[in-house]
Amino acid sequence: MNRDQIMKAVKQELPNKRWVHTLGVMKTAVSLAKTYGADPVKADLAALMHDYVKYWPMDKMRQVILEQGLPQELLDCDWELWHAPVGAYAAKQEFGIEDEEILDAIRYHTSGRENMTTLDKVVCLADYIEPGRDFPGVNDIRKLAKRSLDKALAEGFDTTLLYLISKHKPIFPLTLLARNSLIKFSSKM
Ligand code: DGI
Ligand code: FE
Ligand code: FE
Repeated sequence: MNRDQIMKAVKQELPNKRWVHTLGVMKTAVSLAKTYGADPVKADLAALMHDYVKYWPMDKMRQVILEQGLPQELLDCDWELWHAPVGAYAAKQEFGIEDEEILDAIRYHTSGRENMTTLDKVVCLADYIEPGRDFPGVNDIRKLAKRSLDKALAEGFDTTLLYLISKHKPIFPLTLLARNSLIKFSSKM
C-alpha cells in the first residue's frame, strides 16, 4: 500500500482522538528525525502506523502473540504493551511494509529496547511529547528534547516506570534495558 492508502486504513481503524494523536506523533517524529539525523520519511511512516492496532480486542492481539512467535513474556506484562509488536506484525501483513527499520520503530515504540536506533528513539519520544500529550512533566521533556534525544527519552521512560511502580504493575524488562542504555550514552555527552 502507498502512504495515502495506509493513511485511510489507519484513520478508519482509530477513534478520532487517537487519529489526532497519530497526526501529532507524525509531525513531531519528522521534526525530531530532521534534528537528530534519522530518515524523516521512515519516521513519518512508522509514526503513522505506530498505534494502528491499539483498539484490537485483547484476544485478537493475544492470538497474534501466541501464533506468530512474538515474545511470550509480553503475556505476563500489561496488555498495553501488546499493540506495539502486534502493530509491527500488522504493518507487514496488511500494509506490506518490509523495511525492518520502520517495523522495529513500531515494534519497540512502547517498551523501547537496549541500544535503540535513532529512528526507534524519535518515534518513541514523539509519542511522549506530541502536542496533544498532557501529563505532569511533559513540558520538561519537550524542553530536554531540544538538547538531547537520549536524555529526553530517558526522562520519558522514568515517568512511565514511576507510574508503573506506583500502580504496582509489572515492568517489561526491555523498558529497563532501554532506559539504562540511554543513560549510559547520555552520561558520556
Ligand atoms: O499507545 P500510546 O498510549 O500512545 O502510548 P504507548 O504506546 O507508549 O503506551 C503506553 C502505555 O503502556 C502506558 O500507559 C504505560 C503502559 N505500559 C505498561 N507496561 C509498560 C508500559 N510501558 C512501558 N514502556 N513499559 C512497560 O513495562
Ligand atoms: Fe502506542
Ligand atoms: Fe501513541
